[in-house]
Amino acid sequence: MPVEVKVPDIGDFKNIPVIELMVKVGDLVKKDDPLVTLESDKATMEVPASRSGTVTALHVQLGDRVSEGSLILTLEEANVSSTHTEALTPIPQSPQDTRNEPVSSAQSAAPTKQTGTTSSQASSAEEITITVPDIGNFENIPIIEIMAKVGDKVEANAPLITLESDKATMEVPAPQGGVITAFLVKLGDKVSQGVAIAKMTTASLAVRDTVQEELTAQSTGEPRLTKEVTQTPPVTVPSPQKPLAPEAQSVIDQVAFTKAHASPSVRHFARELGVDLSKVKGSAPKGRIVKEDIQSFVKSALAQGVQGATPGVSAGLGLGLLPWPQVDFAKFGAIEVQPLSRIKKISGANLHRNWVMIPHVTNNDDADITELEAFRVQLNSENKQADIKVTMLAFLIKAVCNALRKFPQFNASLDGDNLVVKHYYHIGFAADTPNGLMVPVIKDADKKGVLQIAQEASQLAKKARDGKLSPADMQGGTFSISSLGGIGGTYFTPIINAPEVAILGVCRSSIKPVWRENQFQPRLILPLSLSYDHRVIDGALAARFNTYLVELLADLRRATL
Ligand code: CAO
Repeated sequence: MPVEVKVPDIGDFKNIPVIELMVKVGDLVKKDDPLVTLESDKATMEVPASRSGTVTALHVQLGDRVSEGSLILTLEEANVSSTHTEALTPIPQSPQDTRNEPVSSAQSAAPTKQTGTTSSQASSAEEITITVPDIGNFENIPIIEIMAKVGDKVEANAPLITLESDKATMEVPAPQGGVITAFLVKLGDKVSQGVAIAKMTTASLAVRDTVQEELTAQSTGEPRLTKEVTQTPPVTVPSPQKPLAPEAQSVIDQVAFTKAHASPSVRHFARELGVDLSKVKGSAPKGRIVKEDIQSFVKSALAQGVQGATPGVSAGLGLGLLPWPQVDFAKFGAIEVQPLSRIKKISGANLHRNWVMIPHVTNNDDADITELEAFRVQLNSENKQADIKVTMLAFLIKAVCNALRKFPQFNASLDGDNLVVKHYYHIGFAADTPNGLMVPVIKDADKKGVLQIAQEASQLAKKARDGKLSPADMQGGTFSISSLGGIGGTYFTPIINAPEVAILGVCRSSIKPVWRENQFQPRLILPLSLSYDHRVIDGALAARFNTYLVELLADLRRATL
């Protein structure tokens, strides 16, 4: 019986052009196969088939504008008892997109297996509901990308959807490996913590046919175990950059990538391969880039012999650098391969991007903290029972707030041709944890006393070491401090924590002879290393900032002036 396929609820979008027809009359399509692609200036959406059948009529052409309810095509469905009209749920494109693969009649005509053949699998399958995890203070954040579709087999931590506020882009990853059985949200939906976004079965289903059986079993209403799971925290990156594969982050022109004319699945595919979309020539109408364009691009890059020597392909070579040396270390002695922790991979990719994209300069200076240290020791001896240990870090945070107030350019972020100066002072500090570097943030540090800062810093450092920091604990920083004072060293170059524009590195204080009052005196000297973004801050200003900080630390009474 014929089934009319209409444009489903696509939110506020109206009169959206059809930019791609993936099927033609006579094609056999399977359930979930994408039929057409719609693209507004904000989103690209695919309308998939909810049933298997043969396309008997196409009611739209390329370029036609459609809205919710517009008739798209008619399907002749096998084994359907009555005529009906459907508005299908649009499913954003995903890397597993099969629209360009020819649908063989064998594939399409294969009858869907019925429940009886899959009952044991279905009953052993465990279905979980994936919810939006703790995303800090963000609420009602729009979904800008859905990276998987029903039936996709995803690995643990694979990104499922992307949320984008005006401040950050966050991906919600799969809490564990499995097969997506339902999406409960669509592009443009606004979500907050706890909102259910998808369902997945965690049964290990290796092949697509088995997945299909599983879905068939589900649709028959077989009993399934459903439970909520603890969600992995989302990966947060500063807007507008999307979290690309770490190796690709350093070389891809993010702005040009964002502007490239390509659908989300093609973007995803490019990210996976580390291809800079801005370097790829699109073969589809209006120069739109399709999957094949990326495949050809990569093939031609590989054909040149030196992988990555082609601009646009990652491995760091968009910069025209030599490829990374490939060495068989085992040839020279025993080795052990240790996978990087998740935190290391995330922080490494961020550090790499920041180092490559920000022109860093570091200004070193020395602060005489003899009196300050004596005061700190005195406070701690007075406060023994109070259970708060006053640290040098707490004084540094307090002094830095004061210096930031005097030099607002340091409490800012670069946004294109604008400098966004913040009137709040949220200070991040680097914490060394068994899993890697974390940067918790002390909010409104300027409004807090040294004791409260010391207490919060110690609580946040403990949370960091215990792996319990929430995204909110790490968001909103305006300036960071990296203190190696408890460990040692003299000076170093801290890497700016983008989108901040400066960071203060602190090393171990030591007694040094200082010429004062016509004689050398033993003074406690604290080495400071201020890295700054030279696009925003001139060397003279950085020297003034450091000098002022040195004065403050020498006599914190100045902070009250
Ligand atoms: N000079 C001399 N001694 C210092 C000092 C300094 N600048 N800073 C701290 N100390 C002392 C402390 O007083 C403490 O001594 P006691 O045990 O005798 O009281 C000892 O060193 C240990 O201090 P701490 O490092 O545990 O505490 P903190 O408040 O100074 O720092 C934290 C907290 C979270 C910043 C720190 O534990 C840490 O993780 N530091 C590493 C940061 C890092 O990795 N930075 C590099 C980032 S780039 O890779």
